[in-house]
Formats: sequence, C-alpha cells, structure tokens
Amino acid sequence: MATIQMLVGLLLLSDLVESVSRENFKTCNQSSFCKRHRRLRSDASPYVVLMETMQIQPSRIEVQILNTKNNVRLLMQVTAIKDNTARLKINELNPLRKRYEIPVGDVLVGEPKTQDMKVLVRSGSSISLGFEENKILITSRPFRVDFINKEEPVVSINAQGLLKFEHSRERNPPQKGWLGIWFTRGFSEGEEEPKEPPMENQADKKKKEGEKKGNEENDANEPETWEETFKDFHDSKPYGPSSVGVDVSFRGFKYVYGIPEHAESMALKTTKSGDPYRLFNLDVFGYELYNPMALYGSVPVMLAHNEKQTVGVFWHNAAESWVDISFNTVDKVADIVGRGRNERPQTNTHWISESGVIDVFIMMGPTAHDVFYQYAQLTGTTNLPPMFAISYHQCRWNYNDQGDVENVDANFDIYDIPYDVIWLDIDHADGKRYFTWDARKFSNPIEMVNNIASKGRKMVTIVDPHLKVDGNYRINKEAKDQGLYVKNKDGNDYEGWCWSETSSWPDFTNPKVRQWWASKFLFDDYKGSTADLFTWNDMNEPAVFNGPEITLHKDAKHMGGFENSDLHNIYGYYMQQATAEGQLLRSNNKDRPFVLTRAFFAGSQRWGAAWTGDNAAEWSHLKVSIPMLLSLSLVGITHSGADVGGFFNNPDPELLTRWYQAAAFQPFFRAHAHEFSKRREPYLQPKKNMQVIRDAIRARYSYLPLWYTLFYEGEQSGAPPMRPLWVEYPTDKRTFKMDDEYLIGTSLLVKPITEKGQTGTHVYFPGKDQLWYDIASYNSYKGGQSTYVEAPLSKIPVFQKGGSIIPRKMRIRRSSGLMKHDPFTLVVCLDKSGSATGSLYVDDYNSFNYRKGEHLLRSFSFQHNEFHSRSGDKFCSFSTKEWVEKIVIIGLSARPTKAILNVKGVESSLQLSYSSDNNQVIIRKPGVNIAKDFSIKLS
Ligand code: NBV
Repeated sequence: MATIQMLVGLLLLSDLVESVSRENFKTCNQSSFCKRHRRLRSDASPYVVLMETMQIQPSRIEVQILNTKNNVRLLMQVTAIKDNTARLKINELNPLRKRYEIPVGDVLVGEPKTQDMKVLVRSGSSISLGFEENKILITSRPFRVDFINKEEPVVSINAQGLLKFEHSRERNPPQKGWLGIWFTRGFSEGEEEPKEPPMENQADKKKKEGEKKGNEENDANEPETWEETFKDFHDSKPYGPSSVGVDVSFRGFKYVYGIPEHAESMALKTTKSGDPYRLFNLDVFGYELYNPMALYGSVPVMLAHNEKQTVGVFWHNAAESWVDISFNTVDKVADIVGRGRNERPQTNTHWISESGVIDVFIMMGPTAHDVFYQYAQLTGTTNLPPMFAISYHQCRWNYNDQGDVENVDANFDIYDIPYDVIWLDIDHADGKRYFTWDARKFSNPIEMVNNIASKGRKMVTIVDPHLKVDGNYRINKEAKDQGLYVKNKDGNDYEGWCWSETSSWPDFTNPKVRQWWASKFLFDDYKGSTADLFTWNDMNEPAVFNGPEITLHKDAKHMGGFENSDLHNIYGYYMQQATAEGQLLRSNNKDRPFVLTRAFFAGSQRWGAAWTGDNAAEWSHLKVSIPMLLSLSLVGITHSGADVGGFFNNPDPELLTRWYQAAAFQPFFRAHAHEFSKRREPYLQPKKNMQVIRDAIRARYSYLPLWYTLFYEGEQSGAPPMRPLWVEYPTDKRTFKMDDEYLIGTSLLVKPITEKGQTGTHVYFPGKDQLWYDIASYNSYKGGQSTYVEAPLSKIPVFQKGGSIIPRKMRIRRSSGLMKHDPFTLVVCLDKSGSATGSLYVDDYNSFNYRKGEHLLRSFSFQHNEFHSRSGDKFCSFSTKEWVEKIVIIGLSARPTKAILNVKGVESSLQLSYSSDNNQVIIRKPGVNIAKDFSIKLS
C-alpha cells in the first residue's frame, strides 16, 4: 500500500505546486461568522453605554454596554497601561459559558502594568479621561471610544458602528415553523421578539429586512449559526454563535502594516473588492502571492504610520479572525472630538473573530520604536539567539543518512563555504515517529552530531506535532495513557492523518502537556540527542491532511472544554514554547534554546525563530519574501526568514544566487528544498555561481557582530533588526510603501536583486544630507534621492550609512563557533561632518550568563580625527580573547600620516595605509582587547 508520503509526493511531482487548491480553504462568504459581521451596516449600531453603571477606579473604567435590540448587556473595561498604551476589553456581563481568554503569562508576559487616569470631563452622555499625553473619550449613544494623542484623535473604536458581540445562549431543539425559529433563536430575557407572523419564507424575508434595517440580532435564525458545513466537514457548534467584532479607525493615517502572515506587500491594501485578510493558521499548499488568504501563522497586530506618528493595535484573540481594510480620504467622524479635521485621511479596519472576547491594546507610539517597545512590554521580545542561530543553515528534505550528512558537511569545507547548522527532515525518524532515529540510516546519531560539533557546528532535527497512533511508539503510548491528546467532539482522542499516517495531536494548550513534551527532550528520553541538537517544529498549525481546511476540526476539544475554534491560532505557539522549554530543561536553563516554527502567534518571538513555509523557486517568491519578512519584523517576529532557493521546484543558478544574496542580509538565513527538487547545495552550482554564493555567505559571517548586536538591542527594546525605511525616516513619505529595500538596524541599507537578468537597480537612499557607502567599493551616494546602481551577478547592493561604525569579523572560518575568539575589524563610514558612532555587543554567544552581567557593550565614536572605544554599559564585564585587528575609515577629508594609539595613557604609533580611492584609511593592528577602552588620534 502506498504511504501518504508517496501519494503526496506523486501529487507534487505533477506540478501541483503551481497554485493553491483554493477550494480547500474558506472564503469569508463560506465562513458564517465572517459573513454575518461583514454585512453589518455602519449606521445602525444597537449598542449604547449605560453611563449610570460606570465604576471609576484609578487606572480603569468599568461600564456596561447595552445591545438595545436584544437587551443583552456587555461589560467594558478601559484601562491605562504604562508606556502610552490603553486597553479596551469587552465581554458579556453574564455569559452562560466562560469565553476563552488566553491565560495571562502566556501571550501577555504578565498582567500589563497600569497607570492612573484622570477624569477630565464627565456628563450624562460621555466621559473623557486623561493619561500621559492622551485622552480617552467614551461616548454613550451610539457607543464609541476615541483615543486622542496630543489633541489629535488617532484611533477610534466603533466609530463605524460595527460592534457585534454574539452572546452565549442555550441551544434548543430545532423545530419547524414559527415556534422552531423562536426556539432556535433562544431569545434571552428581554430580547426583541419578531413581530411578524412566523412562516418559513417570512424568516428569509425578515433576514433580508434586518440587513436593510440595521444590525439586528437576527442571526441565530440562520442554520449555520448552530452547525456549519464546509465541503464534507461538519462543525457541530454545540455552543452556537459566539463571534465578536468591532471596527478600529486609524485617524489621519493612510498606511497600515502588519497582521501577518500573508503573501502580501508591506503596506496593506483595501479589502473592499475581495475577502478580508484572514488570520487562521493553515498549511496552504503552494500559496498564491498578493492575496489575503491565511497562511501558517497569525499575529493580530497592526501598525499605522503617518509623517507625525506611528500607532499600533493588538487584537488579543486566538480564534480565527478576519480583518477588513478600507481607506478614506476624509475623516468623516472627526467632529465628535470637536475638531474639524475632515481633511485628514483615515483607514478604517474591521476586526472579526470567531469567538473569545474583544481585548484590544492601543499602542499610542508616537514613534515606531515606541510602538515596538510598547508591544514588547505586552508580549515580550525575541530572546537573544545563540550565535549559530543567526549564522547560515543548510537544510533540505531529505539528507538521507549519516553518509549523506558527512558528505555535505565535508563539501562545505572542501569548497571553503562556512555553515553552522545542518538539518534533518521527517525521514530521519523511524517511520516519522518523532524523537526516534531510523537506525538503518542513522545508526550512530551521537557520533554524527559530535563530528559536526567538532567544527563548531550544530544539527537540527524536525519534531512535528502529529504522533503516530501505534501501540509500540513510546511517545504515543505515554500521551494516550496520560490523556494528553486533543479530543474530538465526543471526548475520544482526536485522530487524523498526517505524515505519520493515523496520528493524534498533543494538547499543547494544557501546561501539563507542555511539561510532558518538554521532558521528551531530556537526553535520557530523546536517545541520540546531544547539547548540539536543536529542533524544528513543522506542521503545527496543526496540519491534518484529512481535516477541514487541512487542519483540526473546529469542534475538537482542548483543555477546559474549549474548542479548537476558540483558540486555533495559538496551538503552534504553545508547541514551540513547549519545545523551547524542553531544550531549557536539558541544560538546566544554562544554554539558549533554538526552535524554528512554522505556525506562530503574537508573542511567538519569545520561543525562537519562524519561517515563511513552503514557498517556490520563482523570482516572484524571492521578491515577496522581503515584504513578508518586514511585516513579521514589524510585529515582533524578528528572527524570521524564507527558504533560500524556494522550497518547491528547482531554481536556476541565477535565481539561487540572487536568493542567497538577499537572505545573507535577512534575519534567519536557511537554504531549504523539497525532497523531489534537485540537489542544490552551493558547491553543486556552476563555478561562478558557487563563488558568488560563497561570497554572500561569507559576507553574512563577516557581519555577524552587527546582527548579534542588533538582536541584543532587540531583546532590550523590541526593535527588529530588519526594518522598513519609514521606521528610521518617519517623515519621508516616499518610504511609506517601500518594500523592495530595507534597513538592517540603522546602518545598512539593502536592495536585493529580485528579477531575472537584472544587472542594476534604482536604489533610494534615504535621509537628506546623509551619505551612503557601497560596502564593497566604498563609493558614496547622496541621501534623499534615487540612483541607478550597477549590480552584476557578483554584486549585492548593500550600503553603509555615513555616520556609522560597523563591527565585522573578516577571518571567515568553517563556522561561527570557530570564529568566537577572532578579532574585529571596525568599519567607520563618516558623515558629512566627519563623524560616526556605533556599538558592539559581545558575550559567550551561547549561554544565559549574559543575563548575569557577563557581557560587553562597547560604544565607538569618531570625531575630530579621533576614534574612541568606550564601555557602553558600566554594569557588565566579560573577559574575551577578541581584539581589534583593523579600523577602516572611509570619507576623511585629508590624508592622515600618523595614528597614535592611547590605552590607559600609554601611547604608541600604529601603521597606517591610505588609498586615494574613496579616501580609505586603514589602521592596522591596534591589537587592543575589545573589552578595553582606547583611542586613536589621526594627524
Ligand atoms: O517535512 C517536510 C516538509 C518540510 O520540508 C517543509 O519545510 C515544511 O514546510 N513539510 C512542510 C511537510 C511537507 C510539505 C509538502
């Protein structure tokens, strides 16, 4: 009998990867809750605030909201959060059943710190509250909340009147005729009763009228609210409709970003003529580009930016969600805050979730960096990855056996190409039973990993969530016996198909299950694993080959009786967390973990890296990888990358080369390929391409000190290493949509070549009065304009900002581990005034000792012909062998003849060389340990 893998393989071979089977995935119209919310009219909100129920606490207002159509009451809490953030939460006042809320401590790192608000003005119909430079205005009829920063309204909630909260209700037996409709609706006390004689065709008529009249709670009439069918899949919906939704207007903003994951441009588009952007973690086979279909991960965070300000919104809800976007040139609702600003543009968004509560954080900025920080306070930051994790990774499906691994590893050395990590896909395990090895192919995994590790390298094995239902598979037996699996609607272990054929899925939403899973990574448990073995979590949306939309049934049950529909988008998050915790367990919290995940949610950054899944070896996929990674970066998933070369199909050498060049300057740098694609390791490429790819990988290694420093800074501040230009040039309108070039930190500008046959490109150099230097030739370019730059195959258009100092390591070895003690070259590119600054972060590159202060932060400056290296943080210390080998200075106006080094008052003269091309000065061998303060005076 053919195995699942063979069948899927055959399908793949038949070029199926050309495009997605759209019919496998729902449109908004095929999703009853999305449809119900989307047809709401904006002028018919039935919700009013019951001002008399208001309770005012120092940092929070609590007040009831009434749905005047059915008399159901909601409870709203508005809270001022530290650091310029507000939170608005709406739940039912008296729910029949507890609605799912993500436990505090999971996505939210803790209960957000609050701050006091002042009541500014209070009347019978509104109240205005003040905190920091913000005002929150709550208006009673119709209900809306405006968030005003420095007198400018920036975010309004329910200004379009699209709030809809489907309250919990009992299900009554469906009956025919008028009574049946009445029962099916399950009217709550006080709910408006239909006035017309109920006949079946009348119900339809009423529904239509309802649509015409306004936003009535007539939805429970619809059959789909109590059960729903998509293709052959049935969702039993035992609790009936429970969706929530509301509009969020970004006032004065024309550009919004975020809500990954979509194969979409960075600046989001209007959804007026198509579907809303969908957030529902799915394994979409052969995904299409530039459309709002859901992909593997979901981060319900949106940023809005204009020349004056950046703000953000975090929709803290893990259920399937859809987001509509429309742009208006005029701010129609400005009058409500008493300011006639109707010339301002406005972006209206409409957020719709299948269940849960409305829990929105409004991050008031005012800069993009402030929003990164505000969001980081809520959900945490990317933990500083170990150095190997930001180096180059070599993966493919499949490296077949130990000999294959040895061979690939050896070839990298023969061709002098560095790499840090080699990856094993599903077939390394015995019959896809994760945590095991196929002994015929991998007879001595420990020896294999140790061999790799002897060169400072690491290995990653894949561990998927589908566990083979097989009595002889220990991991499955444990999970089954201890009741750790997700259940189906009848309470039995959920079973479905995946790579391991009939499988079940651990319920990672349960902390006990996560603990058990973590213990599976202990060396005694995971035989053949060592401290140099790390993990890849794939298929964790989760993918279920025979499930609806290739995932779990919506009525599958998790801990606490919650359905998958309540929390679908957080499953992969919890799996990655449990895996990372497993790695922490095995080193007793000493070493940093590394876990790559395909599915993710808000906050996943705390558990490791993410990649953009199964892309294809096409130029268009290379191109879209940039906006996809920028979108992820903007919402915290900062250690992210796309499969280099494209997963499906075969890239020609040119495409592969250009892909390596782009990815060498992106956060997570891994080549990967489908098992039926041709082997494409860099050393198999034609000589010229091999050399160029080697150069690109070597360039990555030379810039590792910069990346590492940026990841350290990101851990502190939430700032992503890969950034859209507008983040650093917020007033430059030309950058607001720009997603074919980007910055690394503030000092490198990257414009990858993403078109076949292209030998040059127009590069936009941001910053008037700024200079940019080509990193290879040191040719300089003026900021504030676009210039055509030659880019033959060997060239990566990357530029260093004048005014920056970048630490590099130029002695490239087989792995980053072997470069650990190597010296630094400091590249100083001067600005127009002849100055520059930079920083460098150093630690042991692997353990958590840095959190005990065992690290260095160096601060560099160059001014008035004098270079200084000083400690940037007095509270840390670390001893290292790393030292300063060379200082390159670009852009000096006059040729110096002398360089005097000063270390603690002791002076010595250094060797200098000068090249008149681009005024390049090289100071050789200062020879000072990087931990020491020193200066060099040029004259
Ligand atoms: O495990 C096999 C692949 C993996 O190589 C890829 O990176 C994942 O995105 N996996 C998907 C399952 C099969 C995809 C066709």
